[in-house]
Amino acid sequence: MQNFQTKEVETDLLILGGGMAACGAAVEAAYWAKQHGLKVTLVDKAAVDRSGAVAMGLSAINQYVGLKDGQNTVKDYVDYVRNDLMGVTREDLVANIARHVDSTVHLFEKWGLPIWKDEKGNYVHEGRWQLMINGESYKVVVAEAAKNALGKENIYERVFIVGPLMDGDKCIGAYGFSVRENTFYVFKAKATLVAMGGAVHVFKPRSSGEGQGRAWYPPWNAGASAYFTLKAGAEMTCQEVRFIPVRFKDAYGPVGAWFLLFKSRATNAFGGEYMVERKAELDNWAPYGHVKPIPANLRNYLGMLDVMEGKGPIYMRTEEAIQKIAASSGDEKAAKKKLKELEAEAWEDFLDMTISQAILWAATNVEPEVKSSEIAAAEPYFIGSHSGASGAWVSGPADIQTGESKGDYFWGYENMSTVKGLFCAGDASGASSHKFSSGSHAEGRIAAKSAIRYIVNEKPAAPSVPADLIEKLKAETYKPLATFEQYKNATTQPDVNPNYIRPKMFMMRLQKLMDEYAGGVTSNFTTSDKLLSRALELLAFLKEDAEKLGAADLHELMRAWENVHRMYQAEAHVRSILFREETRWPGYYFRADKPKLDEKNWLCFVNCKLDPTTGEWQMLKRPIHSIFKKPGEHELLGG
Ligand code: SFD
Ligand code: AMP
Repeated sequence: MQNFQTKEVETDLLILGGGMAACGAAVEAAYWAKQHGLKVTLVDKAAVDRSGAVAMGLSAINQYVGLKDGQNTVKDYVDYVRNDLMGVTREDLVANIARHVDSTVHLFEKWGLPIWKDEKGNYVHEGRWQLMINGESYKVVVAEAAKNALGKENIYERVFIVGPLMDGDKCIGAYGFSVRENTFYVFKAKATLVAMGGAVHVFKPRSSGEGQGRAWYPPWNAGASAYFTLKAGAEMTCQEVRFIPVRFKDAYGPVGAWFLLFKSRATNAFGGEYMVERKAELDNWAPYGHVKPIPANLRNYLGMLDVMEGKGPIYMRTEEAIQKIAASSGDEKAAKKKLKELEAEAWEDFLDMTISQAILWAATNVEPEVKSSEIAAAEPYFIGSHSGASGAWVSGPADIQTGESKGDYFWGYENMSTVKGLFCAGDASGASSHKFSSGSHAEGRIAAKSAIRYIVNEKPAAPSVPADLIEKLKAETYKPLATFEQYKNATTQPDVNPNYIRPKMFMMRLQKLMDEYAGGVTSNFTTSDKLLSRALELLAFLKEDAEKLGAADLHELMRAWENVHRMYQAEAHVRSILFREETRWPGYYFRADKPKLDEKNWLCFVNCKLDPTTGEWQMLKRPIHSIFKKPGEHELLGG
């Protein structure tokens, strides 16, 4: 590829991604790097100001523990997360984030993020752990701090990271390409921190055709973290734990404010309340069916049972909730004033982060104070920072371990994966759910500090990448362009060609396969060992055809690699669901051949590993060590 120049960048710490975790990492790394004379470089496929899941803004900070005010303890948060994930969580990781997250939230406020306050000056809570914000510029505020800390010269925007650079069992950086210029990038680093988010569009979305990009999770996070860590040979965890949020139907507006702040009910088309009418079903999922709050997947499941019985649509009773709060606020005048206030808050909740939902409301004449709105389970996503759990298996901190857990959960550097020099945070690190935007930022800070400590202590040699390897990776990276160029004149319709497959077609094939065989929307989130085995056969054919991806330009080249990333995320998912012979998260997926919880055999982590040279997968069971279950132990405060 003569037209493409190669640019080599040498650095100490390489941060991949520019989202919440990466911005946290940038701020923290810059501080420690300065003390040690080290260089920190950040690479984002997009522009940091508006990249990642928070691009459009958010309406709440979903993790705030309130340690200083004595509102909650770290143990409270760990208990909440363990229960919500049906017992499967790394308590050391969750606790480590929980003890640091408040300081991150205070930084956000200092940097200018408006957090709602009541008349006494206290934060307005959406629920026990969530704070209401005016969040349309959330990402811009967080990005500004990161950019100021690192300096413009150390930030590469619109550079798409394809994969890892390895030196034996050590990660020594990353390679990728500019999506705007003809430049191939080789980033050589002593430590690399992966924070490239989760994945969407692995499964067929409900929206199709021209609306396909409309999903809950942002279409630009496409499994780069999973691909990168898998290809580096890192052990992965919880690849079966997808997330399916219930959202306002078709435009994916958030429901948290409605359920928690406005205390709204959700009812079926006949006025029945599934959370009440189907309460007995929760006994089948004990002990987790009996915890408060009821785990997100079980809440989903009860609603899905109504839909499967033909009792849909399901409605969020916005009018009832608003009228009820207004009526309880005093006399008629006060109620009228309150009604106006609530109406504004309802619209703002969408305008903060899901503008299209407000547009859909406007387009369909919805007045939330007058009329209910439909809600529905979305399609499956991979977002370990929310109520899913997929990501890399990383070391926990030294001080939050029991004698037992230390051997399994600690290997020297917090948030380092099982590969030397490779750190992960946010959606890229697994088994530490419910970190959300704030916890991901805090985890980015933890991981960056740890990575700098690794560089200072271990003194890794300056990485060197052989010239022939660079040429090989470059040729592989640009191959879809070359394939398209070579064969484009074989047909008159560029989408149909016997010699290549374009990224969009490839994506649709992946999505159909996952939808039908791995429990997507059209199969009611239900799968089985037989269906999953067939999915693996079809994935193998897809992998063969990935060699024939064709791309007309740099933008389509990015699309090609995004879909290769998705394909690996898909395979890790299918293999993990198949390996776990039970149904633990109904409402996320249901294994028809193993329809029950099996605490005896499967209260454990399912981990997997890809051998990057042979392409072989290894499936592993890892133990769950409870650190916080006994009261009084590890009462961690501050930090
Ligand atoms: O409640 C490459 N989340 C919410 N969190 C909250 O705290 N409050 C809310 O109100 C939230 N809601 C919400 C949330 C997410 C979504 C999708 C919606 C609504 C619609 C969760 C948080 O957003 C989430 O936990 C964090 O953002 C996770 O942080 P991180 O850093 O793991 O991921 P990221 O921010 O998406 O950033 C990813 C970055 O990677 C880049 N990237 N760069 C280079 N090369 C590649 N190949 C790359 N691929 C990706 C991206 O550009 C980005 O910079 S609620 O409604 O659910
Ligand atoms: P969501 O808008 O659904 O992402 O929710 C925002 C936050 O509220 C997340 O922390 C959810 O886990 C939580 N949440 C949403 N709905 C409920 C509910 N019905 N009960 C308890 N927590 C909820």
